[in-house]
Amino acid sequence: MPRPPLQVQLASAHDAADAGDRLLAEIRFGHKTGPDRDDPRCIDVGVPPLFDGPDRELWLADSAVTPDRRDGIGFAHTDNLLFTHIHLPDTTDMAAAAREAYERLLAFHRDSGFPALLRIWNYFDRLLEPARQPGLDRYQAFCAGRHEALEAAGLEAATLPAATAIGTGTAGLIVYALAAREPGVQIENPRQVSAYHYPPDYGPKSPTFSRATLKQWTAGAQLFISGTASIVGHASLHEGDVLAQANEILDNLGALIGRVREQHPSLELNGPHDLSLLKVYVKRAADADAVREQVRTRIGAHPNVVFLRGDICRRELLTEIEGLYA
Ligand code: 3EB
Repeated sequence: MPRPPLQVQLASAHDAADAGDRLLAEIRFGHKTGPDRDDPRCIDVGVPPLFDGPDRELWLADSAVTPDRRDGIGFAHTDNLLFTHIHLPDTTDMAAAAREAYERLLAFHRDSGFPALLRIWNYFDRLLEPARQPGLDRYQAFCAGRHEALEAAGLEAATLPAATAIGTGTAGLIVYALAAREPGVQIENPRQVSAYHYPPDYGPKSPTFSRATLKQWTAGAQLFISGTASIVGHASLHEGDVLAQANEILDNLGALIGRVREQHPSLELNGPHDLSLLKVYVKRAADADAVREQVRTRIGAHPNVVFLRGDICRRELLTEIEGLYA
C-alpha cells in the first residue's frame, strides 16, 4: 500500500545513525533545547522522557533530503516536504521572542516555496511564570507575540496549522515546523471551542492554532493532531485530578477522530489506539506511572507512545496528548 511521504518513528540513539539520506528530522527529547551544531536536521527539545526507552523521533521522507541553514533557520527538504526550526536563546521578553521567531519562520516558509504549514511545535522555559507584560504569564505573552506575527503575515483562522506549546525546564525558545507546498485541511474538535475563538479570559490574544490538520497526499492521508488538554468548551476540567484529565483528553481525541471520519470515511482511523504516534506530556513526574496506566487501560498496549516531562499552558492542567496518523 502506498504510504504518505513522511513516516515518523520513535527511536534510540543507536537507531538514528541508520536513517541515512532520507532523514528529514531528528527530534531529541532530553535536558537541553536548541539545534545540533553540526546537522541542521537535528534538534534538542528540553522535555525529558519519563521512562527508559526511545528518546527521539525520526522523521523519514520518501526521497533524498537536502539539509541546510540560512538566516539562522535550520532546515531540510525533499520535493514535497520542508522541515524548519528556529531557536532564540533569550526569552526575557516572551512576546518579543515569539513575534520574532514567527516573523522569521513565516518569511522563510513564504520565500521557500513551502508556505503551507501543516504542523508547528513550540517549546520554551518558565511557561507559567509572570511575563514582562503586567498581568500576563509567559504563555499568554507568547500567544500575543505569535498572534501578531501571524496576523501581520495575513494568516487567517481557517489556515492555521495544528500545534503544540509546552514548557521546558531549560532556557530558550525553539519553534519547529513541517510544511508542504499545498495546504492541508483544518479540523476542529466538536467538544472544544476553537482555540482562536477562546474568550479573552485566557489571555489578550487568542492562541493561534487549529485542533488538527489533515493532509491528503497522492499516496494517502496524514493527520496531525495538536496538543490536546482536558478542556471542554473553553473550560479546563478536573482541576487537580490527573487521571480524570487523561480520560477527558482521550474523549477529546475520540471526538476529533470522529469528526475526521465523518469527512473522510475511507481513513482506517477509529480511535486514539489507531494513531501511529502519541506523545503524552506530564507536568509532575510523580504522575507518570498513573498516567501511563490510564492510557494503557483506555487504548491498550500501543507500541508508539512516549511520555515526556513538560509544563502545560494553564496552571490547572496536568497532562496533554498530541498525535499523528501516518
Ligand atoms: C489548549 O487546548 C491547550 O498555544 O500552540 C495545546 C496545543 C495548547 C497548542 C498552543 C496550546 C497550544 O488550549 C493548550
